[in-house]
Amino acid sequence: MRIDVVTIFPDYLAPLELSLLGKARDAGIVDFHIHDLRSFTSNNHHAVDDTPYGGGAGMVMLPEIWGLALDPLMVEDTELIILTPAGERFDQRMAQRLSGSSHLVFACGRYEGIDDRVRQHYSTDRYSARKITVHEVSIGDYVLGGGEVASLVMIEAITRLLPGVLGNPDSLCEESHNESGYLEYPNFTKPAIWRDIAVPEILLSGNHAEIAKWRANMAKNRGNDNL
Ligand code: 6GU
Repeated sequence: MRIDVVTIFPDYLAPLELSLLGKARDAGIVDFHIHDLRSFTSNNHHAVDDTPYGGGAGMVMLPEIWGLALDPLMVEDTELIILTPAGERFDQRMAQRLSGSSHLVFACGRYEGIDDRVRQHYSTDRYSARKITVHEVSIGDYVLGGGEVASLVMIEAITRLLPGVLGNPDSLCEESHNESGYLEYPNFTKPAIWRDIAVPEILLSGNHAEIAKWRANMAKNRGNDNL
């Protein structure tokens, strides 16, 4: 899988070098390319935004610069992901689907977002004929300063699903937020008693049917305290 990220803060994407993502890259499973949006500006001040037509607070990112940055990346079979708090909510199902893609391009908006004509332009028949699709995506109901952290979240969730990235593929089958939508059961390891707290008896019983039942029950009730 090839992943391109276009941003005015390339340094924000430095974590792609670390841990699982860095290993996936070294193993040749993913190929990351980070692009500095500002390098496509030709104006003296390297401005990437301007005031909104119709008035209002904040600035809107210029379509001309986004076009210059994105055009060379729009090859056949590409999913363009425009990060915006107004987008479709990212979840495990979307991660699963995007992990089957050969090329993802993340457009990190800042300020009040990107001129909507960028989305409109890359959504036209000219692009869909080349199997280029556009998605506006949000990672949750809160507002970030920009799409950079959101793109990191998505990239981590997507790339760990690629064959060969996780050491133990079983952890993919059993993990939280799987197809059933249930959160995972709580886990315990040695010692059997820690600071006066004992591991639940059933887990030491060796009764696998009863253990599975207990875990299913615990998983259902987990994470319901809502802060
Ligand atoms: Cl994708 N962008 C921004 N700016 N804020 C967000 C988001 C994205 N997802 C949740 N909040």
